[in-house]
This record gives sequence, C-alpha cells and structure tokens, in this order.
Amino acid sequence: MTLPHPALSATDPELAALVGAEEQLQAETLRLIPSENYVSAAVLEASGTVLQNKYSEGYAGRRYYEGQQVIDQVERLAVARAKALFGVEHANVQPYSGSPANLAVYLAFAEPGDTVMGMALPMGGHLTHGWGVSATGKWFRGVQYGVRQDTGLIDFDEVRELALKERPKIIFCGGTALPRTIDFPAFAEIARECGAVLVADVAHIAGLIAGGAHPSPVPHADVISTTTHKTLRGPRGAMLMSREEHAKALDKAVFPGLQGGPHNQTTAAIAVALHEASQPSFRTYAQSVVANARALAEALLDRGFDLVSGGTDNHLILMDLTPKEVPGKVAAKALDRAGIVVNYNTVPYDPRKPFDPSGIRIGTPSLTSRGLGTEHMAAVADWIDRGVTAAGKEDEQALATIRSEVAELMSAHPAPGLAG
Ligand code: DSN
Repeated sequence: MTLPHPALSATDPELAALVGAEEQLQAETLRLIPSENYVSAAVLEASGTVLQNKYSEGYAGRRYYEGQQVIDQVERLAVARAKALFGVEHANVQPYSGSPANLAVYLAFAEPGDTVMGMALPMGGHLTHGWGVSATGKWFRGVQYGVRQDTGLIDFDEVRELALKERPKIIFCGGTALPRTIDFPAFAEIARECGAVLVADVAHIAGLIAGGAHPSPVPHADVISTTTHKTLRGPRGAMLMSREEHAKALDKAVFPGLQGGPHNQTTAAIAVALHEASQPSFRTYAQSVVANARALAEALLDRGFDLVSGGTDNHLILMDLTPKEVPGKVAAKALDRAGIVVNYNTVPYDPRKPFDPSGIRIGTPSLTSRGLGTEHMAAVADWIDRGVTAAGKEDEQALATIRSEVAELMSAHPAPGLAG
C-alpha cells in the first residue's frame, strides 16, 4: 500500500506519483540487496521534520550559528545513544554518509601520499578503503589484501606480511561483500605490530553488532566507521566512533575539515533508530537476520549454488553463478523482472569485469524486517533458482509467474514504514 502525501500531491503531483510508485515497488518486491532495509514509520517521520530548516555548523555548545536551543539537544541525544549502544567513549553523528565518514578518517590520521591498506574492492572491500578509482586510492598509496582463492577467507599471515612490508598509516577492515565474521582482534594485533590506526568499517554489520549477532570491534579498533541505514535500520547517514583520545582529531576532520552544516533531520532520525536498536526486539531482529541468511545459504547450497566461502556467518551471501553458466548481470536483471531485487557483484578472482561480473550479492536484512523467518527461506531459494534458470533460457513467462508468487507472499508481510 502507499502512504498519503497530501501536501506533496497538491503541490507536485508528478513527484508524488513517483514516490507512490516507489512505495508500491518496495511493498511488492522481495528486496535482497544486503545494504538496504526498511526504516520504521518513526524514523521516516523524523527524517521529514522542520529540523532540516536549521544550519548548525559546529558541535553542541560550540556552534557558528545561533538558535541551536533544540538542535543541540537532538545531537546530544543521538551521540549519547550511539555511545551507549556501541559501548564507545566518543561518537560523531554528523558524517553525511559512509564515504564522507571514511574520508574524514583519512583527514584525521594521514597525509596525502601516505600508505593505507584495505581489502581490494573485487575481493569484497569498499572503494574508500584505498581502491584506485576512489580519491582514497588517488591521493593515498593504497595497498590491498584479499581472500584466499581456495577458501574465500582472509589469510591473516598474508595480511600481516603485507602490513609489515608496507607499514600503512591506516588499516581498514570490513567491506561490502564479506559473508564471514570479521576477526577484529586479529586485525588489531597486526595494526599494533606495524603502528597503524585500525579502522573497522562496520557499515554492513552495525545492526548485527548492536543486536549481539556479530562480535563488536570494541575495544579492538581505534576507529569505527558505519553508515546508519543498512542493518542498523536508520536513515541514510553515518557515524564515526572511537576512544576519547581520537575524538578531537575525528571531530575536526568531519567539521570543519570536510563538511559544513550537519543534516539535523538525519541526526534526529539516527537518534530514533538508535533508540529502536536498543530495544530487546532489535536483538531478536538481528539474530533472525543471521538465522535467515544461514537457512537461505543452506537452501541455495542444496540447489547446487556456489557460495563464496561456502556459506555465511552474517546477513550476506555472495553467489558465484559461473557453474550455472549465467552471468551475474543477466541473473540480476532477470530476478528484478521476477520481483526479486539483488545486485550483480564481482566474486573473488573474478575473470569477468565489474560491470558484467560472475556473481550476485544477496542478504536478509529487508525480508527479516518484514517478518519472514527461516521457514520461508526454502521458497526464497526456490524463486532464485527458478529465476536464474529462467534467465539462462530467457523465459519471461517463468519470471512473471515468480513475480506474482513473490507479490502474494509480500502482501501478507507488510513493510515497516509502509504498513499504513
Ligand atoms: N553501497 C554500499 C553497499 O551496497 O554495500 C557500499 O557503499
């Protein structure tokens, strides 16, 4: 169902219709992109408040504009909730999103030309971890680790050898296509040995950490960078967290180093999401995300799919479709027509190009937000299996049949924020 937007409909019916169409699409489809989710109605409301009419350069109590009586309280609330939820000494809730948050880390701890280390993008890392096409790979000297070809897992002897040889100023751990638990203590030991700042980019798994379904990077990482809109189920934004010793450097890097005024409506929505994530029901949610991913992985393995690393420990599954003889992009586009939204993705050691890779990446945060459980994962795996087969045969009728089956299940599981 779609939501009423009376003012928008009266002022700009064309745009209102597009918003309604997106609401319908999100309601009817099975959304499996692991970095996406559904925010609650409360988070949606907070995002659309008059807080966005205010400029607030600076930090609570130290602003460059007057009239901050309320905004300071909003930001202090968000910061206090972040600190309590993640057990950190310092939190900055102002970064506009994950990439600016990571850029602020570079500004705080490195000089242009310094060596930095992160996981290679095609291995599951992120652009901002020093990959060549990103500013972080152009302005810094990025050295990159990967996963072993035989296991799909990080080889810590290799990471240590590279770190001791290259002596990076910053080491990033975390990424965008990692189906396994991140070993924060192992990374911390290597960072200590080579004198690097360890940054845990937990954007994908922040909600799992908050809900106790993934180990915490506290106290192992020097800095924790995260977006707020993935498993954490907040608005599109980001946070940087650390021990007190790094607070000043990080705050200065975010403002005035990199950004101007914070997006106060987003800060408010982050505060709401952090409140929701501190509730017992969010722990259940986080555990269910992982249980669903494990059940889905098992069901896919049963159907002959090749999963990178052989399965998952978290919310994410990376599938290599090479044995199915269907390129990832062809499969992703066919599944989209079947009402199943995924993204095509490189797999480690992919012989194909990033814009036409061998794999697809899926995850369970969104479907879990809609109340689907492990009992539904066989059906989901079946749809993916039939969809990939139909993609190979260009069988549009089969895709249309899946689409109607998906819509039927989805209509029985209303989406948060869209439930009306
Ligand atoms: N776009 C994010 C993701 O999908 O994982 C990473 O920045």
